[in-house]
Amino acid sequence: MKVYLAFMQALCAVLLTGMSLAGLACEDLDILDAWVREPPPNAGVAAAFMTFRNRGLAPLQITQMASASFASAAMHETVTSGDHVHMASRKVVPIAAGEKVKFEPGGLHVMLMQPNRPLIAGMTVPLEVTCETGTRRFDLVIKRD
Ligand SMILES: [Cu+2]
Repeated sequence: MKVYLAFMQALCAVLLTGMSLAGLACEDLDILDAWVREPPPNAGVAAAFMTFRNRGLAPLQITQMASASFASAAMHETVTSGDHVHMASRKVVPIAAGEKVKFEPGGLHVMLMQPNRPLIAGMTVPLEVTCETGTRRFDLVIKRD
């Protein structure tokens, strides 16, 4: 019995250590004011906006986004050069320790492609955000602006 207990304690220690080393997925990442602009009926795309805050003491990077409600999701930036406006894709969005990064109309945004159901104001859709430590799920509210 004593041997068994010692073994269980050792196993727990290993599990706990392993967990603290790996950390929780994006645990220092907060999402504020997250919303999706209600698109016109039958639109193939929608845009999402939010503010991310890094509460941690180390920089972090958002490397990927996805949503179970859409065929795909991508980070985009609206770029204006002269009188041309286009969207550039962003593979990585870094957030310094203690800083915020805003995804807002006319700037960074999340492009959501091919919704799998109608998007109506008041509904929520999930957003999976991947950073170095894993993938974290947030909810986005669909709003009419
Ligand atoms: Cu875009």
